[in-house]
Amino acid sequence: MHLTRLAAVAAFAVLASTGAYAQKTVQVGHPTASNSHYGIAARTFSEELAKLTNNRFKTVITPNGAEREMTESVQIGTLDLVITSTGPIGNFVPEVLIVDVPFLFRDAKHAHAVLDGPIGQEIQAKFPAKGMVALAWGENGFRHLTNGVRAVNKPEDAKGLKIRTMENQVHMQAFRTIGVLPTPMAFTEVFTALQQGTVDGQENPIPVITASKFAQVQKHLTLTGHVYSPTLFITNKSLFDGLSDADKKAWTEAAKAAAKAQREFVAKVEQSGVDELRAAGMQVVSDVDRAQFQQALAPAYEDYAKRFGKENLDRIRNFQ
Ligand code: EAX
Repeated sequence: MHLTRLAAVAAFAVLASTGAYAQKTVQVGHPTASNSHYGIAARTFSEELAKLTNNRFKTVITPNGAEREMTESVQIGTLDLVITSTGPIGNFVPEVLIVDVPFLFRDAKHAHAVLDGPIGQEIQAKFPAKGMVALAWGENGFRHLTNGVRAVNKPEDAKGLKIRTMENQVHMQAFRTIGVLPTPMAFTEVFTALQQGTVDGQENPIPVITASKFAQVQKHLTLTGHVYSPTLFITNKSLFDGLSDADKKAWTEAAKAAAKAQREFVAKVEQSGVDELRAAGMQVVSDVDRAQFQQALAPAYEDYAKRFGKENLDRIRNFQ
């Protein structure tokens, strides 16, 4: 529901009962289960925002939403905040797509430095023109490949597999280049698609694979770490513009605290999650020659360089 309508209802209820102040309701959506890194992020945002504003904002969290649809809702103002991977965001703000290029970030530390620095801010600055405000960069994690058909040790082993990808042109192109049949679909449909064999596999960070119980429907995991997947905390521009300066600051601070909590949770699950998945019956290929995958992607890199500018990719690669 839209903030202003809810706010009016909430304001009436609070004023009627206490005559004190108006408490505004903030509707927050995220893509995975409540016990995932997105759930932690949403709860941290909620707690921090309440703390920083003397409880003037009350957050209602809805898990398991489709990222593209939630983002559309934020853009038109029927959802107040979405915490989403960048997967579908390039369809709204094309400048985001560059961060989805495979093997662009060396490690999480490198990614955090880039996204929290001037490059991340330049990308965030593109959102208001699309009716949205990106408050902070959080983390989904490094993406790995799972499938139900065979162990994937090298790029050739993946040839011919039908793999669900995000609705993201950069990812789809990469998979096509190594001979995979990319099948884009909303994350909310992935478990069933794996279970019914509509697709052979999917790719996601460890915390998504554990929280979504993919071990129940996938036998093989290869720790490719082929893409670093950040998240964004995105709100509606008119809503944000309508806040006082102090509240704008509170929303931004709350999102940054939530992003930090999300990154910490992801780091923890990236450590413990692989053992958990082994215990749940998955066979794990952990010794992956990433250079082989990068070589197999050479034709895609040529296209990325044309599309994004080699100097822009190098600026990210070489960022200290
Ligand atoms: O953001 O769609 C995806 O695979 C995402 O990584 C997942 O929904 C978490």
